[in-house]
Amino acid sequence: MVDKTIKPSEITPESVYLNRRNFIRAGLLAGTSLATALTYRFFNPPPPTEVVTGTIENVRPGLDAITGEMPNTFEEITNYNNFYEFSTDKASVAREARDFVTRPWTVEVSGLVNKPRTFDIEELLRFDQEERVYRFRCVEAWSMVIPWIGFPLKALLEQVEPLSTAKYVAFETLYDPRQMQSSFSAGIDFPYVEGLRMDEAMHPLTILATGLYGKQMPNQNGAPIRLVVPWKYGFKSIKSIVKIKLTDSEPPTTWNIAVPEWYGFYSNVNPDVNPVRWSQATERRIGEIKMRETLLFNGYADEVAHMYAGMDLKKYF
Ligand SMILES: Nc1nc2c(c(=O)[nH]1)N[C@H]1C(S)=C(S)[C@@H](COP(=O)(O)O)O[C@H]1N2
Ligand SMILES: [Mo]
Repeated sequence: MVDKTIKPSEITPESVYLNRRNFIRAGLLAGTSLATALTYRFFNPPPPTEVVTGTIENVRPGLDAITGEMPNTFEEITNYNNFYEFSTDKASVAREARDFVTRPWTVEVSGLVNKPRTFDIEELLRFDQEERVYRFRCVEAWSMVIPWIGFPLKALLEQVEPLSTAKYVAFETLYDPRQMQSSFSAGIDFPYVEGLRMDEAMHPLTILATGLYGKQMPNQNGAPIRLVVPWKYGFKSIKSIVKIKLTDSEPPTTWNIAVPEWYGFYSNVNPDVNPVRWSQATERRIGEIKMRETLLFNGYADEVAHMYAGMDLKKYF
């Protein structure tokens, strides 16, 4: 994405940590060359990568006008990405993920369920697909509005019949070292893992997204199927899922493993909770210059706040 209005400091805050780890790992030289590379990339952004992907038929409008805000362009959504398996540089993910092989693809659903089952992607694409236009807020303090296509995670979970002992849902991304960079280069552990509490997973706003803008999911956005939880920071919305497991204890999550004092399990969007050393009070919508006020639960408080009633949001961040 060609955007010279963002300061380098706003581009990759998550890699501030990465920087730190690289310093420890490879010494000052590695850190300096990373900074040089990031500076170079800032002044010489690569041209946007064209996306070639099929269309999705029979999408019905779902929970319509959920934002009433103007969606970001397809080019913005597909050329400014976080997908560390391919690149830690948001403008390069599209190019690095261009040849990502997503067929055949299966998602194994297991754990505390009556009917464990492996779904192939063709079956998942046969779930009733709807459009969901959601705000999307990254913890790096940028946001977008994205017209996703997908179906409620609840619809999938109901097919496997969760046991009453299931309290959490754990998710795992594919890790294929032949197609993806090493955990060492990315600075975080792979496979990327995430999790939700059962009520969050069953919430009607929580979807498994199979596409956007009427097209099948572009590789860089998490093809062929990814989670979208619009009231939480973007890193909860795990991409390219291959495993879903219902558990009775809180599953480990990638950014919490990496920097536990910054990234909690809940990670609900909250302008007043700033565990990370930059403020969450404001955000920049990609394509805009002026900062916006961050909305509690990313503007979905009416729908989701009840799930956290009585919880200390500063403690359970
Ligand atoms: N497997 C995996 N999922 C991931 C990430 C990642 O690096 N790997 N990045 C997360 C972060 S930090 C964000 S902001 C969103 C970005 O989604 P987008 O590129 O579709 O906007 O994906 C999330 N899901
Ligand atoms: Mo993010």
